[in-house]
Amino acid sequence: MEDLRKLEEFQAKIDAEIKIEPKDWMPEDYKKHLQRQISQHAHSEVIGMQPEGNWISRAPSLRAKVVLLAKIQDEAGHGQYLYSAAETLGKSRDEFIEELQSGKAKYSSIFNYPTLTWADMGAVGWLVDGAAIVNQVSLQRTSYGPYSRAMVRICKEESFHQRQGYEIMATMANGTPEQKAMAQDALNRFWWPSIMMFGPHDSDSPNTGNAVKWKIKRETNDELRQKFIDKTVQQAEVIGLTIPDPDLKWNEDRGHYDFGEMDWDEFWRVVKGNGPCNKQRLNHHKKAHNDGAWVREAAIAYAEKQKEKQLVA
Ligand code: FAQ
Repeated sequence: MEDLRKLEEFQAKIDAEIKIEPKDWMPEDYKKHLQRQISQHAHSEVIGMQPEGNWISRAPSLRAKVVLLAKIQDEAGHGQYLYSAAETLGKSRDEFIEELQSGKAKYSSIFNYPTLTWADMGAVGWLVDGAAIVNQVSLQRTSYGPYSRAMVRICKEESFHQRQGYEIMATMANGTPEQKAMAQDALNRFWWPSIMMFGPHDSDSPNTGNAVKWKIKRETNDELRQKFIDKTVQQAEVIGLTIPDPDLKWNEDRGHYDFGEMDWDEFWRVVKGNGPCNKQRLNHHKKAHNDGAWVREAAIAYAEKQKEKQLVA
């Protein structure tokens, strides 16, 4: 009886657009749903540094290198905000990292594709950050306070990321025929994986029902995917590149672009750990985590010393 009343009060708060804060009562399933989604989002930000990190030492100019470095550092920061938001739900960062490294927790499928040329830095910024923004702008209105506030900050930085990628693509598309071909090739390889970032169709998405009821997700996978496609088609036209989808066509009646079907076998293969770079990404994460153990130990020792000093004073 007590729980039913609490549940009703909780849903009434959600319906009235009142944010849920860490110390508020929340159903166990809501908490678990958020722990899963926010931690997976954090893992994506951190693993997402690897494909771009691959090009720091090979950037074609000092300016390009500085911009790329700043962008990748931002992603580390996004991971920090998101792990902190996830930790407010009573699970430690160590537990989340353990789930990532053991393969229990997912991260975005997109980061399991290799970055083969400099044009891929353009494609990642333009398409991957572009897709991330569409999703994250929507998540700014998510019902959990700490997640929503992290999203507000992240979105401000993400729009710069999208523009830096688009600038690379625009420059290459207007360069020599070889450069234009590289840009087109990067678009060809990154288009479908970017569309897959939005997840399975709503009809195949087990988490969407609760996510919408609890206003964790404000728009569904298919709605966000459509938004991204509608926005991006025109951007490709402006720089003279062709989106690799023969079914892409403006639909006057719907007021949206129609588009082709994704290769769902490929999607689930990558999500389940068998994409081109899954093993490489996780091995690199484990190595970096182990190599950095001494930094975490030193930080804890320092914090303890500071605490002791305060107690003595
Ligand atoms: N990859 O029931 P749904 C970025 C899983 S942005 C891997 O529809 P949900 C910025 C899903 O987890 C990228 N797995 O799930 C950046 C679930 O499995 P589970 C990250 C996927 O949660 C740019 C199962 O399939 N953004 O990193 C994918 O309602 C450049 C069934 O799916 C976010 O995480 C996928 N693409 O919807 C950084 C945004 N799609 O957990 C560096 C927040 C689905 O039950 C460089 N997250 N799955 O075992 C979300 O909006 C949602 O979690 C979705 C999935 C839309 C990703």
